Amino acid sequence: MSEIANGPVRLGMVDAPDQPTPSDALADLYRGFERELLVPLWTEIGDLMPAHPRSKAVPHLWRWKHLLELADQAGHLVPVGRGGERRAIALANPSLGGRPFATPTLWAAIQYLMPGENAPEHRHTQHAFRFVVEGEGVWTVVGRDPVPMGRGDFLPQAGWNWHAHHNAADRPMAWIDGLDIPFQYQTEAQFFEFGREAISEAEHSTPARSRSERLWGHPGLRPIAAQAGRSGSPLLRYAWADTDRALADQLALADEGHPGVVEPGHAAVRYTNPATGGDVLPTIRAEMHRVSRGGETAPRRQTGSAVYQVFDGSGRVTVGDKSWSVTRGDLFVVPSWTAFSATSEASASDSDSGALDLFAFSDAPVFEALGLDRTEGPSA
Ligand code: GTQ
Ligand code: FE2
Repeated sequence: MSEIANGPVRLGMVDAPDQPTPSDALADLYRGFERELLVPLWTEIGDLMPAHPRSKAVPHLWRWKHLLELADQAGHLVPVGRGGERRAIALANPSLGGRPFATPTLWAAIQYLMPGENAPEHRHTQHAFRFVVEGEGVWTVVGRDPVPMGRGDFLPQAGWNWHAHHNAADRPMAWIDGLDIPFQYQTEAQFFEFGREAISEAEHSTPARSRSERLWGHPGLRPIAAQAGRSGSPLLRYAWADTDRALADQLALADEGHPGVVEPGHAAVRYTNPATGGDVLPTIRAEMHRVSRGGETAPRRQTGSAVYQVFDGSGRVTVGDKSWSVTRGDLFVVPSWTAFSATSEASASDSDSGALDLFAFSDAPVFEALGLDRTEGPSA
């Protein structure tokens, strides 16, 4: 539209097919459109209504090693406090105009807290989670409930919950945040509030399990009298031991000839809301995939975008026309309708199993809610 408003008459510039024959009368018509701020469909339809999704995002890989080095540098130079709120450094997809958006809908960032540091309390409508690829010592305090963060833990935090983080250890700790910031930015429906200047002594405690886990963290058992809250999971931590066992059991069952895996050598679980069985957050789906030693996943594509982080092992991932060797912590983007596949390639430095564990999050719940979900390939 701004092209029309600012530029010359578009006659002759239109490269869409089946355009009317240029003439003075047509030029006059287009000047009329420009004057009245009108745009005809016939010059725009190819862009507005493409035959298939054409993502503005591109596949891209960020190396964990580099993120960690820069986060540590920031740890020594940039304070955490009111205003900036968080020492979070976002992945910026190279084709999204330098904005801190990993995909058109998803924010992904590395966050870093130095020993003894506190990230102040606030709340926002954006839905969020944390995922820990290595380290421990930080508790995130969600609705005054301190939740421990350790390797492999997934910690959802639905919008509008008060939250703060504190590092109780004598070492810095890093983790990743996923939020629906770019999506909510488009909706123009965000709200944000600062919380208390300091959380209480009690909230600085360091329990091994949060109250939410004690209430909601028992498989198949719903606390009858508990309120689940308006949106998002009431369970604030999905501990690695449970995820790991679920994946190991799936692969073992497959070895015994029973169904349950996505495809041979590929187990996967989705983090779900124990009160509903649905996705853990209204706008974000999160999953853990395990590709066993020497295993390979079939190419799959779907509408909506995703961000992956290698949790364990090494391998090769292919996203559209890009392919990378990846190892622990590396992050990459899978844009909408772009084929993704992964192969595990155990390297000498990998621990025990030789499997490639991939943590993934996507905007799938939004697309499903709107009837815009479409998938090609194995339906995991
Ligand atoms: O930890 O509360 O990466 O509010 C971006 C916004 C983290 C957080 C981010 C946030 C947070
Ligand atoms: Fe936040």
